[in-house]
Amino acid sequence: MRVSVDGRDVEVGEGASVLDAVCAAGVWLPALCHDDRLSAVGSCRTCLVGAGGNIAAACVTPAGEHTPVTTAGEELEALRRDAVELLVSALPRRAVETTHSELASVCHKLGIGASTAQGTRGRGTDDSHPYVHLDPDLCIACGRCVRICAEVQGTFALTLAGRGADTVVAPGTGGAWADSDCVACGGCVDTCPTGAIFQPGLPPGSAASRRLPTTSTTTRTTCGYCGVGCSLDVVAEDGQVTAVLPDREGPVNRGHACVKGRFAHGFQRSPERLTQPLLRRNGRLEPVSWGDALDHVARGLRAAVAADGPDAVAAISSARATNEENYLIQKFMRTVIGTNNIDNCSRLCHSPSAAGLTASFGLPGGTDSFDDIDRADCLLVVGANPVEAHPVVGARLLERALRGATLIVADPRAVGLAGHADVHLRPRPGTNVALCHGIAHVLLDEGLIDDAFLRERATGLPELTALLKEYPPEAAAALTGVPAAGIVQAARLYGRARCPAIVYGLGVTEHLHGTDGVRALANLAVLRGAVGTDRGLGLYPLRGQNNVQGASDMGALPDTLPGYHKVTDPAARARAERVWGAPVPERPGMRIPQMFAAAREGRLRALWVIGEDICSTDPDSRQVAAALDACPLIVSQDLFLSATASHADVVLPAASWLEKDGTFVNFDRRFQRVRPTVDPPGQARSDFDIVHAVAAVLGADLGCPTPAAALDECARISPHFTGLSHQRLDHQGALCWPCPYPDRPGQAKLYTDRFATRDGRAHLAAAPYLPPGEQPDDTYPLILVTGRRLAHYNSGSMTRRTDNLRLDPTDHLDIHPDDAARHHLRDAQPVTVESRHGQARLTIHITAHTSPGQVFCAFHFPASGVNALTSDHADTVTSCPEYKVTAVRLAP
Ligand SMILES: Nc1nc2c(c(=O)[nH]1)N[C@H]1C(S)=C(S)[C@@H](COP(=O)(O)OP(=O)(O)OC[C@H]3O[C@@H](n4cnc5c(=O)[nH]c(N)nc54)[C@H](O)[C@@H]3O)O[C@H]1N2
Ligand SMILES: Nc1nc2c(c(=O)[nH]1)N[C@H]1C(S)=C(S)[C@@H](COP(=O)(O)OP(=O)(O)OC[C@H]3O[C@@H](n4cnc5c(=O)[nH]c(N)nc54)[C@H](O)[C@@H]3O)O[C@H]1N2
Ligand SMILES: [Mo]
Repeated sequence: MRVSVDGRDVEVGEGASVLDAVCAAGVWLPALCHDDRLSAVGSCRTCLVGAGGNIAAACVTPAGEHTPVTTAGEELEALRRDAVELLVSALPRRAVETTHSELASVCHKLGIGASTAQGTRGRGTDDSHPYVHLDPDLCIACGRCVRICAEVQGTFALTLAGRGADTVVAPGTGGAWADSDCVACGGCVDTCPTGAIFQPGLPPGSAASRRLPTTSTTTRTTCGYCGVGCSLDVVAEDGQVTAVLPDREGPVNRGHACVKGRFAHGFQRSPERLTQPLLRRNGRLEPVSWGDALDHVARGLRAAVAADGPDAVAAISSARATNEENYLIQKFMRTVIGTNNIDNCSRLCHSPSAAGLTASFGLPGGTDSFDDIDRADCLLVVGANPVEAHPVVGARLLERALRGATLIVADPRAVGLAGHADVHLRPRPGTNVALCHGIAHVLLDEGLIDDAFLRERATGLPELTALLKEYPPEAAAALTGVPAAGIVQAARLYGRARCPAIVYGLGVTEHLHGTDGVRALANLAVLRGAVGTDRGLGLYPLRGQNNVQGASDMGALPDTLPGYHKVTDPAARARAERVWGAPVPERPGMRIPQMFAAAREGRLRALWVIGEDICSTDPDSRQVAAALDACPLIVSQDLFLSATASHADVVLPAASWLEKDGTFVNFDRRFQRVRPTVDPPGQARSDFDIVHAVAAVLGADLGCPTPAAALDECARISPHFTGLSHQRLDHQGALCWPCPYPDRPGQAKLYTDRFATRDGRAHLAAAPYLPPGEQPDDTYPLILVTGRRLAHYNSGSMTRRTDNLRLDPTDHLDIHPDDAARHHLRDAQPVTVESRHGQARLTIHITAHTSPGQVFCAFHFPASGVNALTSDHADTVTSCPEYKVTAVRLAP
């Protein structure tokens, strides 16, 4: 549509406001209650213009073809100035004088001096929260914070309280900010135009205005916590990170972030960071030079190989580390040591996704771009708690649901999304396969399937149809504990949607039959023709670690080379051998649990653990500790002296994501750049440099001297990555793999022509439901589910060393009120939990969010010993531990 602004025609889209037209015309207006991301309210009345003969607030006036807009003219300018002056007059001088806010800059532009600000409200500052502070005297009640909290974050923690000129923002719960529902996403800080809501470490108002101190530097990088892949701007001053701000152009986060990425950077400067190598001498870890540490590692590796051959050495690579680091360590293991004994924590996490998605569709990643989620009209969220574990994704899903998409949540617990769901199914842990089959049965029964798609693009329908006969809703209900009506309702919502999406997490994968769970979910998308078409968005596995997708993509796996080419495939080996100039061993290596078993049996003589706290986070910790005790050389490479590092013979101090150069791949297969923002502390070095250094003491040269060179080399090994380079990413921001061509974008949505299976078709799976490995009995009557909480991250090594510890200081055991009553338990009471494998100490938290008969805890405080409880049961296909089902009892 063409709109005339001050006599000039501009082109704007349908539904545009007059403010959009004015901006398109390149005219500036004050618009203090406006943020592009939010609904317009027209409350500050500073963007006054003439429209069709009337004076109107531009932000809430629809642009019209026949409504000419005027912005210029003394009268309009005076009106706008008066509106701003009126707001400013109630504020203290500092609102104009000392803040770096949007308001201060508006005043500057309009020539409004600090003398206009004559307010003396003196309400005092609320600094109860570690990250978000409120100076109510600076509030102009524009409501941007309230709207961003509701519309972008979906938390509804804020409100405007008071009347008339005394209206200010306040936590909806009343009282202090720290006691409110605030999840510290930082959205309010980023939109507040006056600095009333601000964060310590930055001048008030500067987060929103991006008028940062001139003494600071800003570096764009990718978050190093979870797999969402938020693009961040890290602000540093004097070599210290002072703030992290979300990148407004971030392809996944679009200017949003969460309490970890946005605020939990304090670990970087923790006095407990490892700053020099440590070597065990006379039973104690002592500081040594890099030279001595590396010599010891080299001697241990040589001794292991001399005693039992290359397969006596194994490495666990880090999904926290970059692609280039993962690439280098797998190359080291394969070409310098001569073994495929390399694995990463995908084993503990989404290895069933990789296996299941490959079997169903051909590639081990999510099928669609998360950007497309805005098209989804039905979200099926299974065994994932994105509100806490992938908060930026959680917020976007919630936003979709609030805008009308139907939401089906399948989780035994009342997780954050469940409160907004059309249907919340609460299956007994470990029964997803039966639940999915029940839903699939209804899809078939009610004809909610895509016959043409099934005929032309899928195989396996007859076998699945035969199997599904055994899963009518009533039978599925008996197996899962979900009422049959819920199963039918979920099937109808998913089955009738125009563009459904499946989002899932560890509640699907970390089970005895996790791969079957993934395949049973994939069946639903195939039955509906909702994958590889524009009639659906397939499956989004919410990959966990910042670079767990990438660690696997780079070949830090025992059976695949970079790009998932099988080590058993002679052609794949030959291609890698040509690039590496060294032979590649043909026999698949050991998976993580096999490494531990081999160590206990004396077959593994050296284990190099990079960025994983196996003593805390792998299951059945007693068995892990026994493995470490039995293995002659344990090298732990970490930021901190983790439980694993304390068990090690050599500890190597590593740089964190804030200190290094490379790339990560997020959950929707997106390569993004990671850039150093500050120097590592002391003698800590990047994992990249350390792997090179170890190779060098063994007399080997791994080539690729820089991370950029490593990605270039990897691009020559697998066609999936041929089109990728640091240079291109620097230029274009982010690229999804497969990316075979340097001059074409990567494939964000997969399988639009054909599936990547051998026959080009999607494969339905007819795997029956099988019960979980652990079962409750009279002695261990409760089912323990383990998972995540918002403020802490995995072993907690980083988040416990930030102010997140103030937000969440201990490990809790969530228990249903009925079970608590039966056990005579009070809230906050310490309790000992016992399983068939070990025991843990936790603090009782009574909540109906947990189902009766089940208890829930996280594993963010290793001292509690949660993984002493979990068993060595694991997914039968991939060895992913059954973390989600452990039979326990509460000791009196
Ligand atoms: N704050 C925070 N964020 C994180 C992490 C963290 O530690 N803290 N870790 C990161 C990592 S490594 C990962 S892998 C991801 C994990 O992210 P998620 O997969 O979302 O995390 P979990 O909390 O482990 O498990 C998800 C849900 O599965 C449910 N569940 C358990 N069993 C079943 C079942 O049988 N069926 C169904 N339908 N549901 C079940 C649990 O109740 C739980 O709510 O999070 C990443 N993000
Ligand atoms: N009970 C239970 N246990 C679980 C799970 C569960 O749901 N329940 N989930 C499992 C899952 S999904 C996962 S992914 C694992 C995660 O388990 P881990 O990978 O062990 O956990 P993290 O705390 O993410 O990181 C491990 C270590 O890496 C270090 N680190 C961070 N960045 C770097 C780096 O750049 N370089 C190096 N060298 N070190 C670095 C950290 O300080 C930390 O000590 O936990 C698993 N354990
Ligand atoms: Mo994970």
